[in-house]
Amino acid sequence: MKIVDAKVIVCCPGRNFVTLKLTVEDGIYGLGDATLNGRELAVASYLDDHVIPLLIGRDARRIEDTWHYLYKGAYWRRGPVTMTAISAVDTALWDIRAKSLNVPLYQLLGGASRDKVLVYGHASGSDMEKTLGSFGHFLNLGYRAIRAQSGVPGLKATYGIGHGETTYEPAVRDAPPEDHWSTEHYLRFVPQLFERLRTEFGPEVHLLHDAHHRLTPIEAARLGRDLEPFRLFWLEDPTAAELQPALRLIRQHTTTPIAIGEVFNTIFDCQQLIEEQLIDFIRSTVVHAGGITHLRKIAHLAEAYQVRTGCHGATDLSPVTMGAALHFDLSVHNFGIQEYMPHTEETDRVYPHAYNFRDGFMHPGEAPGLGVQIDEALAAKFPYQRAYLPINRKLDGTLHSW
Ligand code: KDG
Ligand code: MG
Repeated sequence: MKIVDAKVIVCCPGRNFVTLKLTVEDGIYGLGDATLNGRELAVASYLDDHVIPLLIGRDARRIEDTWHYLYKGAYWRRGPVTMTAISAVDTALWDIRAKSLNVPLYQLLGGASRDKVLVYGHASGSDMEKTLGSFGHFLNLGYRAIRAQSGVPGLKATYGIGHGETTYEPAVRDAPPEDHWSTEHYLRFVPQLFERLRTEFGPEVHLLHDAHHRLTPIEAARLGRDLEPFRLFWLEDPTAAELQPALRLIRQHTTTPIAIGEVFNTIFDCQQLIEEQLIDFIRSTVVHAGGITHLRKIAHLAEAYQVRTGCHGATDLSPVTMGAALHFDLSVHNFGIQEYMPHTEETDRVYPHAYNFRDGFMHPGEAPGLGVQIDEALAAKFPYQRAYLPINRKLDGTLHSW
């Protein structure tokens, strides 16, 4: 089963996506997402210029070997660009293998460990009342788990605030927009928000919140402690996690569950976090953490330490990743939750898919492979447009984590 063709498709149906399409001798093709938000063309070039020439003629069934060929063979290991490119190849090979056997991918991953996949949606608003309104809207849509982000009094613009009741897209064309930050304003406000959410919406719904790497460990410990009465499902990215031992300090002070890892790209980024049980959920996902092959290894390590999965699923991950993540989620034993932000209508038309949402749960569908296709003619109508994620500055102008 030799790979005979490989191409990188870059399109912008509302936002930029990079997709790898691999075709084998008998015409079966597989897709892999290669989107790295704000740095898309670096991965496209890595694939076009350095990886594709190595793939033509390789046996598509040698998935594990190809992973190591690209990882160890490059000599320069890890990093988001390299690992996103490897992820795309790996995902496309799993798609091809499952299609060639005429089974949905999850059947090759050990079969279903559950009937459906719990997902969380994104409620947000520019102030507390609007966030409560948005939260109610998501409850009406059937979500059982909802992340809440709100504009903070005293800050003009901050992370995670959507433009309507359901849409949230931070990437902006041409130049990065600027958000504003004050830890003091934020720490004062967030516990008030979650107190209101629990009072208004009761004890059943799962509440989540993303601090988006913006706190120091001791500030994060304080926030975790202040949120304990409201029983969060998780507090995400409480601090930047390049320094894994920093999580010890947070852990010593709070029982609020911690989720980290959407920016990680290998098992080595989370090894200490998992082995010392410093987190409860690992957020890494297919597209940035080495594809299905490597993500399963992360999940298996996590399983031994009672850490559950909570894959990243923002809209900058294409429907190809969403499909792959749902097969992974359905099959992996220590699944926790899956993030879900529906894509725009244009994106869904470019990437027709078998996965579906019902009553707060999703399923990857029973189509062979990932169950996600690409309409290349339609994709060509949405050419790439350079876009950047926002940057964040403190009130005195100092650059801060966004
Ligand atoms: O590209 C960056 C986004 O994917 C990220 O900001 C979204 O933090 C995020 C989340 O939890 O979905
Ligand atoms: Mg996040």
